[in-house]
Amino acid sequence: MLRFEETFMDFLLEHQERHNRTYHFLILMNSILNAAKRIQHYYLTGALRGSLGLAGSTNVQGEEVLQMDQIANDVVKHYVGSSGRVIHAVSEEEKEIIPMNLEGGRYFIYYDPMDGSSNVPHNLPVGFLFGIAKRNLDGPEDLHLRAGHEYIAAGMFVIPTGTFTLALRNAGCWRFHIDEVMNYVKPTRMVLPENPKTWELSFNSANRGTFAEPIREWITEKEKRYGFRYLGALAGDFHRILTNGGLFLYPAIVNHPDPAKNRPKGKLRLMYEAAVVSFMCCEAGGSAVDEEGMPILSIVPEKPHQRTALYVGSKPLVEEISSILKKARS
Ligand code: AHM
Ligand code: MG
Repeated sequence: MLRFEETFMDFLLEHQERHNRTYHFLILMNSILNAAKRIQHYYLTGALRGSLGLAGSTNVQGEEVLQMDQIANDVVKHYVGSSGRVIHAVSEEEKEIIPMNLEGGRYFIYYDPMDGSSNVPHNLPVGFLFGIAKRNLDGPEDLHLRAGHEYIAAGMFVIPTGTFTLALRNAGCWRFHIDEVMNYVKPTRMVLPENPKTWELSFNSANRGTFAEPIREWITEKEKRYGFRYLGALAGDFHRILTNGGLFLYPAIVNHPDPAKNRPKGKLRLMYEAAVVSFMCCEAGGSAVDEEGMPILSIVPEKPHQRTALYVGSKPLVEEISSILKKARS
């Protein structure tokens, strides 16, 4: 028996029509989808083509660039650039803000085209994450970098597993699955489960000794109760939390035996990693805070590649963490 599922584009067309919106966002989303499918293809065939290795350069974060990082960045830049709808882009792979359509562009896009690099040589899951904000259409655009609460949408593809999750401001968080003809289909509304039975914790356990004392104590207490899973790629780890509930955390590194390796601001990048998953989480009924217990979505970026600590997931756990972090500072 043939089954025809609703496609992502049907879903979005209907959403835009119902809310009396312009077609511009559809055009941008179409370009993002085209990019994701291309990346999916290159990643699936990367081992055969020998493109899962190093590119021989370092990026803005001082990390070694993989060939896949470059390919994925070029693909996203090409598609979103040619949509004509983007004024400026920020990419994890590029130091400077990327100017696109300065006159006619309506949106800013902040993206990480290949997140979870340590999984790349193994062909294991990685993410393509993006957040979208709108330029000021009513007056001169000041080009400031937007805080997460100003995003109008944020999403992530888990590659190559074929899932796509997108949150639209005040319209919820939705998950889609890739079908046999590369359409993302079957919208499913994501709402974090209230029942703690399925909740999980997700963090790099090798780092736990380096976290602040109250966080370590909290983990020791909570892990008696909840399961633990860690893939090492934010999109995949957050994907599970969104389904099962619980908490993903990448705290500040403050007690490293080699103080030069401390990361008091955390590791993850605010604009295209932390704010993206936090936006999705909030639309699914959860919340997210930084190392000061402040909402991630309220942080106004000072620079495009700013880092932040991240605690994201089920509201009761994020609230506990937030009050612990605030108490530790008072
Ligand atoms: P990347 O952008 O270099 O891939 O780093 C970001 C990734 C996230 O996907 C993941 O949550 C985190 O780094 C894992 O870091 P670690 O290897 O320290 O556990
Ligand atoms: Mg990344």
